[in-house]
Amino acid sequence: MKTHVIEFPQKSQKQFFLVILTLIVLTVIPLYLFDNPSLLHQKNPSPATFLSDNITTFSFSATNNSIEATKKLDEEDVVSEDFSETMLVKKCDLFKGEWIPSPEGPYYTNETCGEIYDHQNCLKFGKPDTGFLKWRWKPYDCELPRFSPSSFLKIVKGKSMAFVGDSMSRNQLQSLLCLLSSVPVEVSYLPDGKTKRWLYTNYNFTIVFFWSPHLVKTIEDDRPKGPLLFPLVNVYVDEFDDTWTNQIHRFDYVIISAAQWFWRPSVFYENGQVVGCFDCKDNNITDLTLFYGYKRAFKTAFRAFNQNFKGMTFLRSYSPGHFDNGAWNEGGTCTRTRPYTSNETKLEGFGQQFYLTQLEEFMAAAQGDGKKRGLKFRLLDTTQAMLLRPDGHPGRYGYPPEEKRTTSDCVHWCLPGPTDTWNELLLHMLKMESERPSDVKD
Ligand SMILES: *[C@@H]1O[C@H](CO)[C@@H](O)[C@H](O)[C@H]1NC(C)=O
Ligand SMILES: *[C@@H]1O[C@H](CO)[C@@H](O)[C@H](O)[C@H]1NC(C)=O
Ligand SMILES: *[C@@H]1O[C@H](CO)[C@@H](O)[C@H](O)[C@H]1NC(C)=O
Ligand SMILES: *[C@@H]1O[C@H](CO)[C@@H](O)[C@H](O)[C@H]1NC(C)=O
Ligand SMILES: *[C@@H]1O[C@H](CO)[C@@H](O)[C@H](O)[C@H]1NC(C)=O
Ligand SMILES: CC(=O)N[C@H]1CO[C@H](CO)[C@@H](O)[C@@H]1O
Repeated sequence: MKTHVIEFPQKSQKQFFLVILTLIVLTVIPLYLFDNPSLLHQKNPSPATFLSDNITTFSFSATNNSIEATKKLDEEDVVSEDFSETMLVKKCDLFKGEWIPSPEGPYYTNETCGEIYDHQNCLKFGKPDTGFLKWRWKPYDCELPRFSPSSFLKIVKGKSMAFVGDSMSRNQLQSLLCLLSSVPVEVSYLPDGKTKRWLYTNYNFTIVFFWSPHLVKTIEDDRPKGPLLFPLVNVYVDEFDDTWTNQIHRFDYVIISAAQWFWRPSVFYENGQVVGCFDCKDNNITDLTLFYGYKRAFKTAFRAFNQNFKGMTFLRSYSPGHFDNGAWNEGGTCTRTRPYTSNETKLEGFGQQFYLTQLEEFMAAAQGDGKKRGLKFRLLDTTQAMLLRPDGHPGRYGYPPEEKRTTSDCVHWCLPGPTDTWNELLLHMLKMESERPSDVKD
């Protein structure tokens, strides 16, 4: 039987991620940053450069399928029993499974939910195949219950939840707002600069979105960008982004994620000194690869939880994109109309590297200081499920046809769409927490 493995030619890997960056940037233009980015291509780095940072220190090979790598961790007891609790809820691994047809269809539409960002409002812009709305995630060893707004609100009553990250994080937040919109609740929206806040008044439940695509302190560089296609960003990999770190002690739950913005040309600082860069085209500064910054940014972000926070931290893991028939700027598209089965594709290359890097820092945080302080770290491991959803992206339908764009958004997810499953998983994990006997609570 023919399999359909997604193969990005190594040459187009970088470009593939650049489109992610472009899309994110385009998405946030009205609010932040620079205008009119023209990212066409950059020199293709050798994959070896990216693997040279010894970022995978576990006993598995970085070239293996990451999910199997995770499994191997469990099997080989590389991690303590306690830790595997953070990855698995009870005996069922929620994150391994297949998408199966779901006649029930989506929870909401673009008419019942007013929170859908235009770029993810795929039906509005005529996405021709609506089959992507009719799948549900089926973990191999259990059922993932449908999202119940009333169960969710019961659990979070009197509590507060923060999303920290980039536009992919906002994708999940908007899905959650939409999922909750089917019950009559009073919501007040309280914008506060870049920070967005919603209060479910009759539940005294607050949701906040902190825009922090690098998770740590950054300063836009004002030097002329020279040969760079993007202005440099100075990334202070060991310093907090205090827009969120100063606030998290007020929250019960924080859902953190990051990835694509690390493709920006960057200069890395530690102790206030330049230590290296990524793609900065300055011969006086060593190129340390983007994963140098990515790894340390997560380390620093998790350190903030270990200082300031008493609630539960969720890492929402890396969300893969899907471009077929070429890179994003070579007419690459995502026109598939069915999910993959798990034997048709696997996570490889940079995507796998993003995934494993964040997982490594997550594990270090959960096992180290976090464990000493009794903090709860939970992995919302959506990577494998999303790897199987090439059909759920906006593609050409994330903007009005009259804009006649030639690129496709194969990175963000349509709403309604597969991101709703992230919140089904989140609710299920919260439920399991609330049902754990208190003497087992860590
Ligand atoms: C990576 O690991 C190898 C072998 O363990 C070691 O020789 C090398 O110095 C390490 N490189 C870095 C950047 O830590
Ligand atoms: C919702 O999608 C329909 C197409 O299914 C479109 O005609 C309509 O304009 C959209 N409404 C909103 C509010 O986005
Ligand atoms: C609402 O919840 C917050 C914590 O999120 C708490 O500090 C506050 O006292 C609560 N207000 C009411 C009226 O219960
Ligand atoms: C690199 O350093 C040399 C000597 O300090 C300096 O002359 C040169 O302008 C620097 N190059 C860049 C790109 O900053
Ligand atoms: C992949 O899995 C499906 C069922 O999940 C099965 O029908 C199919 O034969 C498998 N394909 C391969 C190539 O193993
Ligand atoms: C399942 C799988 O791909 N396993 C491979 C992991 O990597 C090692 C070493 O590279 C291979 O020997 C395994 O076959």
